[in-house]
Amino acid sequence: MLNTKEKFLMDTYGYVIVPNLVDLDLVERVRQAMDSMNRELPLVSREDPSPNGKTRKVEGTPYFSKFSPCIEYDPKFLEIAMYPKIMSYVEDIVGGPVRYEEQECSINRRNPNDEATNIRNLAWHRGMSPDFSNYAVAGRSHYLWIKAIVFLTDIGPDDGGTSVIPGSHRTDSIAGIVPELEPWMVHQAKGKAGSVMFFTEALIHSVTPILSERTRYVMITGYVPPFMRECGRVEAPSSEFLSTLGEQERTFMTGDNPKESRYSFRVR
Ligand SMILES: O=C(O)CCC(=O)C(=O)O
Repeated sequence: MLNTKEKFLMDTYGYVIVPNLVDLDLVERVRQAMDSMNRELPLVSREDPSPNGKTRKVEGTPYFSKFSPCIEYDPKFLEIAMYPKIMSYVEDIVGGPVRYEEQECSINRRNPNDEATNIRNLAWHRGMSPDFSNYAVAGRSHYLWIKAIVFLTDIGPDDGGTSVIPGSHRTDSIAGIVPELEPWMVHQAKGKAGSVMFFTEALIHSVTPILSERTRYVMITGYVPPFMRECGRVEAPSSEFLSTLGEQERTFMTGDNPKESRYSFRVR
């Protein structure tokens, strides 16, 4: 459950960072699995027609490796997506049971060709319009599509923490706000390994260049209520993968609960 301060931050800024949430042993194991994946997988184009669920390396430069989707690659990736302390935050923010929507992870380091960061030129985006992204129950806001970014390494001020425009989960225009951005209007995520940043997909956010010599590892999982339609086909799990899972994991991956309908969200 979010405490009063965390609810305030989530509602005001559109994100909250919770320190020390994930056990460092799991953090280390996930990082190792990412290193193996980085060694083993060839780079493919995002446009490549991939079968459902197949793990793809969609970025692969000496400075940036990104895998999307990745959950089927190693059991530790599902373990971290369903990590009980993360699930408890996610269900409290979304306001009921959730299903998996997507998972991607990245390893990045300083690109010596990067110019000094101009915040107006970052790759600002969001996944959902503010109009559809939230609802309220008894005065409490809930957010329909959220992401959890698990910090798998310590992220200090120069270490490429995700940039966000705090409060932008309430504005309807990226194009209207980005050309007017000033440094004080942007927050950059920081925290120790094991911290988790939760944010609504209506929040305008961006990957951020690294200025230090540190390598950043993050695991990003998206969560939605079961009734929401899957966003992308390649993120949908493969039937082979689903056949290896127990009931609880399968329900999480698909939203199909053998005991209740997808539409019973909050009908209890
Ligand atoms: O890697 C990051 O810091 C940001 C990731 C991102 O832009 C996203 O999840 O949409």
